[in-house]
Amino acid sequence: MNKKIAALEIIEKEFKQSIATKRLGQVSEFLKVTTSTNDIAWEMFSNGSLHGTLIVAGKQTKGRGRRGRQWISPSGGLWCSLLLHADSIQKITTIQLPLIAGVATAAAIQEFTHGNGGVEISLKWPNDLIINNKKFGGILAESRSNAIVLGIGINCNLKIEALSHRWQNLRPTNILFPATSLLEESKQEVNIGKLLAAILLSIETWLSKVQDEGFQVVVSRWKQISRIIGKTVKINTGTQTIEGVVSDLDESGALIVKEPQGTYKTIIAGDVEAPL
Ligand code: BT5
Repeated sequence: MNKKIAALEIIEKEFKQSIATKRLGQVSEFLKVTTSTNDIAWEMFSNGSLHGTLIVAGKQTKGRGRRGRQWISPSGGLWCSLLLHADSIQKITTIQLPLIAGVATAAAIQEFTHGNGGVEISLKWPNDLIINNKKFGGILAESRSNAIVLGIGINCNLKIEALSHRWQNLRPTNILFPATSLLEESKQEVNIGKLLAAILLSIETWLSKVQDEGFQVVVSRWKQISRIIGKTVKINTGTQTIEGVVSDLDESGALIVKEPQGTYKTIIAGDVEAPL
């Protein structure tokens, strides 16, 4: 049997043995290779799939990030998407969802790798998972009528070369932060199936916390994990570059930046290019 098929089969088996959610991932599809798990999730939405349907790929040939950017997805990573029906996540927006998922995913990974190399996870606004100032994961929320697809990509058991030899295809200007993986940082392989089950449980728990207590609960946790408040940053919004000191994350998930001249800017989307 092909080693990669076996690997994905093992991930699926371990995931199914460990899953403890009520809805997220109760229906799942594991694909050896696909274009983008977000594409498959949208196809499944068109075909009437349930809220919480999970798509996992062993590798992606057209993994994507925000603004049409490429997401490198060789085998050894966790590449997955969740189909979320709007009526099941009422009042949660496409801006808030990556922040909720970021907090939930960071907590799950932190706990999961505890005692296993002791990595310290941080978050970079709006959607990056960071260890030691290097990006090891990203989140992509796409919304269409009545649904949001939440894509999560995590460099798990990958050597950095597996990314960097594909990296040359990317424009260097796209590399906002150097990449890393859980393996590179903790020197140990993670059990991807069990990690996925832990992440889904954490997302489900955080989503219901937000429904019960409001988004503020995520704002507080996010501010602790991100350590960006009070830092001087440069943010590219696509139309302009804003420099200033981050003063807050607001109730909508937007970043509030105080410019040198004293004005406050509310930024709902962009790339933090560098803490200066
Ligand atoms: C993201 O976009 O960080 C969101 C990535 C979401 C990927 C998941 S995988 C499952 C699901 N299916 C998909 O097709 N996508 C989702 P953004 O913030 O735009 O960052 C993209 C940038 O990250 C690229 O321009 C590169 O600079 C960098 N990058 C690409 N691949 C990477 C990797 N494997 N690890 C670290 N950085 C990477």
